Amino acid sequence: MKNPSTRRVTCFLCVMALLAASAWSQSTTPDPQREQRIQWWRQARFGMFIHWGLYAVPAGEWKGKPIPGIGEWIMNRARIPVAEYEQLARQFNPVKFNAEEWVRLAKDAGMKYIVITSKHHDGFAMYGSKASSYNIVDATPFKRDPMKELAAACRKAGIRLCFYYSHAQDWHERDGAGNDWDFPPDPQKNFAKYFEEKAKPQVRELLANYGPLGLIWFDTPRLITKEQAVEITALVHKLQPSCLVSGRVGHNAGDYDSAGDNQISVGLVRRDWETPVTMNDTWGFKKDDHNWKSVPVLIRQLVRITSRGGNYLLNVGPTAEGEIPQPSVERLREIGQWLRVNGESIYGTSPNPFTYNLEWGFITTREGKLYLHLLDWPQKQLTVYGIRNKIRNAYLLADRGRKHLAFKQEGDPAIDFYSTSIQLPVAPPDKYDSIIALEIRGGPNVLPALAQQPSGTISLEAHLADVHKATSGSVIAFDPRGVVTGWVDARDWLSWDFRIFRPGTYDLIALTTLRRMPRAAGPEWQGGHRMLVEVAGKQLRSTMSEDGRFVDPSNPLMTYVTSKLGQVTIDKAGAFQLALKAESMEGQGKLGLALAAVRLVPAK
Ligand code: H79
Repeated sequence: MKNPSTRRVTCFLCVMALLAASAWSQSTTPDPQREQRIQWWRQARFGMFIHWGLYAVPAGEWKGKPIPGIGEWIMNRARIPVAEYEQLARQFNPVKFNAEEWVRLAKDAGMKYIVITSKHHDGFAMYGSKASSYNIVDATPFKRDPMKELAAACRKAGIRLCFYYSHAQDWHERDGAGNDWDFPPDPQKNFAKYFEEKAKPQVRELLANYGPLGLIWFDTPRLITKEQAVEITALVHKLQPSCLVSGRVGHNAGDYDSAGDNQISVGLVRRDWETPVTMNDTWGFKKDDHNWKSVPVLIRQLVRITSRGGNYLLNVGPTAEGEIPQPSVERLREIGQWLRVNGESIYGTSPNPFTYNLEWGFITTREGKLYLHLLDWPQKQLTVYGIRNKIRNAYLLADRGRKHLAFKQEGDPAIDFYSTSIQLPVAPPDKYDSIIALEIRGGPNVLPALAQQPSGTISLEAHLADVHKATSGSVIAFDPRGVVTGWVDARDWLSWDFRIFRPGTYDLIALTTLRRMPRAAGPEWQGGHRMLVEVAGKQLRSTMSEDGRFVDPSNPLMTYVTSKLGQVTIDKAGAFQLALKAESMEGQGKLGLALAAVRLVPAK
């Protein structure tokens, strides 16, 4: 048995990569109040993130120079003195802002909640604040409170309004975290003073003046102590007991987990989590960022996250005039059209009942139904292994007539082999994701074991490995993406139990990931490790080298490197174990291996 607690150990590489941006933990004690307040959020699955603030004025350019990086960070990246940045307020006059239009766009996109920046790290409040005059009502020619208008529009439309609030970083204030170009470095700050005098009063205002809120999305806890994180969470819950607190409040104090920015977990279910995602490469508007994700990629992300039990918080960055960029509008409308037909397979669904990812697409479920999401339309039929439910009916969700699809269930219970084949029309009914609905009785019942797929491939995903630590000091662990990182001790090893239904010869391939540490020096990938695979009574030795690379478009922060580990013949069906060991680990103490999977692929 795997001990779930070993899965939670945070690895140091990952902590470094995510420190600034994420909070990933498992809620320990069931809390009935939390269960109550999170109900709507579990149903919602899809929300709109809005990054809107003074940074939309420079829109990525300062004094004629483009400033690299995310747009809302321009004050920090260009080291703009407070006295200069403040002047932007006088130019901020978003006369084209129309709360009802924004809310309608979110609603038409199928989004159920809006999370908007009430104050980002630049310290500027986008609402009328009594606690600080550095706010949109008091400091801009606009003088209106857009949050009041959004609150009214959301109430009318039945959308939950939520506020992003940066509770630790505040580059406008001497004692807020982050600004070391006007003020002393963070360790010399009186953070408690900032927390008491600005953060807490402003959070009180947000909860008091805008009606019922869905959640407060805190971010980058930085200097926050555990006491402060617990305190501000309690403050939110005291003022609005049904208002959720995001995981990034810090110290595991929040109501749900937040994955890193743009970071989509491939494993790990049975918890509440959310990934915030940019539609291009910035959160706050940048005039030169045209790197828009395509609709197929966005829908794939939504489906991938939903199939793992998460929520998808998709960002738009309105301009300083108050308009949501047209490329965002177009994409949201397309997603909305898809959801109008297929929303049943998203809202309020439960995750993929298999612990592993399917090679042909994604699964979501609800009582009595399995939804098979086909983002790449197969030829004539789809075969799925491992479904033990008796299927009562099959049809395409996009087919209003619900024409019955022919299907066949067969197998060999002696080897736990269950195969379901469904006949499909030649053309997909949807250009993005066609969904087969399978009617079953009750909940899903699938083979729990990691097993061979219809293509013949067995994908031993890292997040399903048994981890064998050499010492109690081993830092090998699962990271929030489902990757095993911190494998720097050659004596640590991994193993998987799996089922084979079709004997044959297999190429063994390791999938490792590039390191993602923007500020750290060193190689993004390192090979040279000497590996030993033990499987089906055989030993295979190899040296890790880069044989190929690929990116999964729906998971843009994961670039995979493939490495051949050898070839093995397995001559009978049944249960097997594969052990992956390192005989030597290069770059000891530094990089080690970041393993996403080992695949057994039928040899040609
Ligand atoms: O609000 C969005 C981001 O501004 C915020 N989280 C999302 C939702 C966020 N705050 N911090 N981070 C994300 C981590 C930021 C890291 C970086 Fe940078 C900012 C990488 C590039 C710019 C800081 C400056 C680190 C390197 C340069």
